[in-house]
Amino acid sequence: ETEYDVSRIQEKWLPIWDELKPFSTSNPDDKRPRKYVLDMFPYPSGDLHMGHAEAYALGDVIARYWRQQGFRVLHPIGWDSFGLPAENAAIKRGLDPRKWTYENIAQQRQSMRRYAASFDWDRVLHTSDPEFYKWNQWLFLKLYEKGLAYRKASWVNWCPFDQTVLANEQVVDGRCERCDNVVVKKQLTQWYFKITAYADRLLDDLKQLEGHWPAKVLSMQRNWIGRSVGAEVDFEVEGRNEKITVFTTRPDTLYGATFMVVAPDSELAAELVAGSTPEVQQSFRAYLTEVQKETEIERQDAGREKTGIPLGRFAINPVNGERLPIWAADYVLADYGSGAIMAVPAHDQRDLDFARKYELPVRVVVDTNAPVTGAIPVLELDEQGVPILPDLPSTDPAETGEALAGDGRMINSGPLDGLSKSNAIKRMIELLQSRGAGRAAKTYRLRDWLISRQRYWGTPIPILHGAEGELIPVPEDQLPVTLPSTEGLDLQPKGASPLGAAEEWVNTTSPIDGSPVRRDPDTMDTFVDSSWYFLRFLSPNDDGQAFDVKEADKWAPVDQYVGGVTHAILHLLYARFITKVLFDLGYVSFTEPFSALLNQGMVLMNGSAMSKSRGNLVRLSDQLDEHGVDAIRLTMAFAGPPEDDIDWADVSPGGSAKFLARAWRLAGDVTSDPSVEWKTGDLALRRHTHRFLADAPGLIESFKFNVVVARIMELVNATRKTIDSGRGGGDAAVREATEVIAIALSLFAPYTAEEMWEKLGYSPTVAHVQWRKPDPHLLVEESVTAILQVDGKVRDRVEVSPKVSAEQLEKLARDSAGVVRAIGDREVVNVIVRAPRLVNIATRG
Ligand code: ANZ
Repeated sequence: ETEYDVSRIQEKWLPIWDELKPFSTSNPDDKRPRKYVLDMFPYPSGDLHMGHAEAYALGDVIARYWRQQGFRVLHPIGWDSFGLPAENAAIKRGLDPRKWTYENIAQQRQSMRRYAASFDWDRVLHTSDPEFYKWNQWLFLKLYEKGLAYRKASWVNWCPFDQTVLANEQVVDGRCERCDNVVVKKQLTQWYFKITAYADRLLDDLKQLEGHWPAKVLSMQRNWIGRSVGAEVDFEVEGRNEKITVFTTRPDTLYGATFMVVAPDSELAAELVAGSTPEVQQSFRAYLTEVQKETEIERQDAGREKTGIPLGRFAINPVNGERLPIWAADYVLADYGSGAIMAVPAHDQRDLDFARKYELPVRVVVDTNAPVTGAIPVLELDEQGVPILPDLPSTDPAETGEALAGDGRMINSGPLDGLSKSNAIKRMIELLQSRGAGRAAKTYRLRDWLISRQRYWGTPIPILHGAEGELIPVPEDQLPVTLPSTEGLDLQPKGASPLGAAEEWVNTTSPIDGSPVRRDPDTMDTFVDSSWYFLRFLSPNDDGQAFDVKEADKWAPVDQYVGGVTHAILHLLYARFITKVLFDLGYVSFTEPFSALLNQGMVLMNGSAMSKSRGNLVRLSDQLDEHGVDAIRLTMAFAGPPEDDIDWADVSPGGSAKFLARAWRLAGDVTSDPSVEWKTGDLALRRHTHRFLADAPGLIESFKFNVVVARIMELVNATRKTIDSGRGGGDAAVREATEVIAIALSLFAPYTAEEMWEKLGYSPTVAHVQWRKPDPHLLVEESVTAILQVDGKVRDRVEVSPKVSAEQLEKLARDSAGVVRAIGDREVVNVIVRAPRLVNIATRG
């Protein structure tokens, strides 16, 4: 054929690959070293889109690359098929979420097959299969046994549109991550996973990932966990038996505390106000109603005007016995630290703003003008010998409105006076400890993971509720607790799980004594599914255990994880947490699930995210129909560094297709046999080919896929040039180069590469061909010809390295017989060296 016919090539190879199963990992005798390359698995909401096409193209380069390097590569795929998007879409269309979900999976699977991602199709999993979610339930029970899954009543994030609770991680800028509606607070009893028990390890183990995960993701995780180091201080309260404990990062400023603040929506505030006058109680109730209308974001906004009211109660400062009025104010949050603070307005901006508004005292206890280290400045003296103080602008925070947050020397602080901030912190903690009024403490921004959802399409929580409210875990041998059919159930969100209305399902008997019990009607957050799915791929059909521990030892952790940066916190944090839990339980021997992470950018159109409503949606299927799979895959890799966004308006899939046709034509033009001797071929082209063989692996391993594609393009051009130069398609170097092009292209454009490989006289599949070792002799630098002149006349030529130094070149010139002869007995007056091309020697005499 003379035409590069994309659809013919695609149709031709798909059934052959189905037959060959080139990416199966099931051979137990395969002793090659292993690599686990994992692409984040998709939600089955609709067909694959451009974002998937990018992610799977890039992940596939890596998987195919490691195979070429002699590794046995596990590259599995599955579907994250439970969850809200599927359920909402199913409700809208009046369908069972199952039907909708599995139809989409079938469609996506077809699309992935055509997209020729090198997945092992024998290991597919769907999280909505009972065979999978049974092990979610098992995992839940393991956490429950360890006290890491527990129920508590608290204020939770509630999405009024989706009618379900959300984890903190699913609230983005105060809005529901899924539907963008403003999230409100609601008091509910819910299931939690105690991720906070792992806060330190989740933070400290990030060190292991440095250099292997994007720095941005590491810092996002650090900030999310948000460890603060400081102290707890206990304050007596007049008329109350128990003390109030506050968390502070600045115990050094305790002498500067002038009032206390509690979160208005905390239990402590309610209790304190109950002991106050009826007037205070009344105004507090009115105030609380106002505060509850504010969003979390508003309350944390430092620039926003703060509000508060005094509670008519007083606390006693443990170091100086001062009486501090207790206020309730919106800027103190109920669920951070202890929900109560000591206010030090001189040194904390929020406290200062508040103190100035309500005319509360401000007392400076750190002289931030005093040098902390180095010499104390020598001041001039007046006639009486008294130092003249320089006329500094006022730094009194009460006047300027600027809190003094910096370091300095302690003042007005009794035994701390004169100390620097860090020493004062240490000293104060010792002091508090000796009086039993405080201690060193840490606090975290991280909250426990709220995992119950009031929705149908998820994993049922394997807990039974007894008549007395006791919690009975479903025995392991009775798992899975399968979802009942949707027959007769109303899935419309209404605040309580639809499963509660499935009477036959919900009412069952206790495994302990046969008494009537009710099943927990909630389902698990789908992030539970994805927190460990990478382990299920190791033995996806095992019905006796969640995953095969021996297989996990061999394959895991994942060597290379590929996916969007949108999962920088949620999924990656949960997977890290569950991995550590499984480590503690003895199921895995590693503590981090993903040794390396690549975050691909997004595919945009005209600078913005694609969406139907914006009218800038590019349909993947249209692109594939128009340009072919290989051209789209190549375009994704060629567009730029993988972390960068791709603007589809700026790339040229048509250009990619043209290039692929050029490469493919080379294979048709090769006329030599596979047995031809390489060394007879064109040396310049051979050098080019081997330089490429030497450079490409390093480029791939540092994710410079676009550079590799550019280098393949150059090699294609060089090969064509050799053919056209008169050497023709019979030159051995042309065959060698074309074979290398096919091998390299198999990473990016598997159809074209396979077709070339066949034309070159080999049998499929090129995906199994190993990367070739460059010949070191062909890697030595080529030489350039330097011209040696005497008085402007060429007297000799020498072959030199392009990197030759001026000194070396001049020496070569002076040693040249032709030059020596031309100089004769004349005097050399000037030497001009233009390395590596020219030397000119001027003479006189
Ligand atoms: C006294 C103090 C003096 C403070 C000072 C700071 C500066 P991070 O770094 O975010 O952990 N705080 C504690 N609990 C709070 C809550 N529930 N809501 C609002 N603010 C709270 O900040 C810790 C500091 O934030 C704590 O240290 C406390 O104010 C405040 F010169 O205590 B500090």
